[in-house]
Amino acid sequence: MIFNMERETLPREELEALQLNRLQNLCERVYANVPFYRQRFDEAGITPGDIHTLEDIKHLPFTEKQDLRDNYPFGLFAVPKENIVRIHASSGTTGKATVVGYTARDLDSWATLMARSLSAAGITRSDLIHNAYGYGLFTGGLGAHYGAEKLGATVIPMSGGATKRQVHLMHDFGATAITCTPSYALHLYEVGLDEGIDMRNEPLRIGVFGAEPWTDAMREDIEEKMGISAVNVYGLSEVMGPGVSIECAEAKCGMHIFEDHFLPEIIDPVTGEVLKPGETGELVLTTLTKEGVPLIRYRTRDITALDYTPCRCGRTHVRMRRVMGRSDDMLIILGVNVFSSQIESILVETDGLSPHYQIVISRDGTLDSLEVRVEISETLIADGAVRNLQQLESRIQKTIKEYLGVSANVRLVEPRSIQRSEGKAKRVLDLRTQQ
Ligand code: DLL
Repeated sequence: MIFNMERETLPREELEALQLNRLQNLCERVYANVPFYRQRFDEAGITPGDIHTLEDIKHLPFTEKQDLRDNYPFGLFAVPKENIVRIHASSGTTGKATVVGYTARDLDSWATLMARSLSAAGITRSDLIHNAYGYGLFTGGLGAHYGAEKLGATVIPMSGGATKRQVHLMHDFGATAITCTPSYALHLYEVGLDEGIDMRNEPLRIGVFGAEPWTDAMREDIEEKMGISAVNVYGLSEVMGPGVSIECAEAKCGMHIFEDHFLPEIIDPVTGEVLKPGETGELVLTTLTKEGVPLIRYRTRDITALDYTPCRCGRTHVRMRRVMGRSDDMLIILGVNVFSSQIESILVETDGLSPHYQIVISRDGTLDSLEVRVEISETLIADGAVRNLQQLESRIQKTIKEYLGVSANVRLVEPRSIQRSEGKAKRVLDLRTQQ
């Protein structure tokens, strides 16, 4: 269902007029209130008055994660601190956390956009949403929570962890929708089976999954196992949190970016040049309405493409393709670029494997070596087909070489031997940085 019919189906011309108006206003705001942006604009020799069309955005400077770090913690805030009502932060494995602040209006917009998102996924006010995204500084938990309330659904503020208890509560309360990372959904499913709860026989019907890259093959696997419709949701804390874009239940073919609030571009991650619609590159987002920490041309590092063709759901907002991975997480193995999601597709499509895997990169002398550890499925053991493991390993190795052009050492491991995560899965272990 379309939560805000008027806004989500605005004809492109009107949408662009609204975006331009908001972009001009944004430039005035950041120039006047954020010394960092005033300096960047001055260095680029541009003033807010120079933005006459949406295309003019290309003259504006980019903002990078490092800029948030350099201005840690509150340097990019655009309003007096007393107007900030909440702060979130993302931990980041290297360097300082990135900190974002929200005004009361920002929180209201966020809740509205998450309500739009849940609604696009097919959730209604009659649903009971089991929210297993982590609550806290991470934006997943509270983002989904307030969206669910705005929609008028019932939300269980579960957060991550205590997985056994989660599956029992899902069963006892009769959860009809679940929000968590796709990897945690699979973990809940497994623990459910251990506890005698088969998700297929539960009233659960929709899952809204995101916060980490996953593939269509993984979607099919989850949908099959859990007997639900699995929908992809995207967002990042710097820009807002979950709810920047979402697939519609009707087409499930790319995630609609809420363009009345975010202006997307795709750039070449190396040259910074703006690419044409349909071309694959790095997603850059400008926040059109955010008051607390508005961002101009924020480089997300996420690799995707934009699709402006009409969608059958009736929404006019552009769709971004499933994120392949992050440009800074791309594995470069002996000069070949590989994303873990490409390896995932191959693994999940191979019979006899479970969707739990880990990629280990190490340096053997001067050469990079890639090992893929993947669990065999319990059914493979039950079928007594374990004797052919070596054959299976070499078959997967061959497929990876054929499709991705890299040599991988595939190691089949026992069911449940790879560590499960309660939030974002850590799929890649790069030992090169530790050597
Ligand atoms: O992960 C916000 C979120 C919470 C999104 C819950 C969806 C659901 P961060 O922790 O700042 O925020 O991480 C943002 O996660 O730049 C992407 O690399 C990745 N990411 C988020 N959603 C998806 C997705 C939250 N659907 C970073 N597919 C982003 C692939 C995703 N990657």
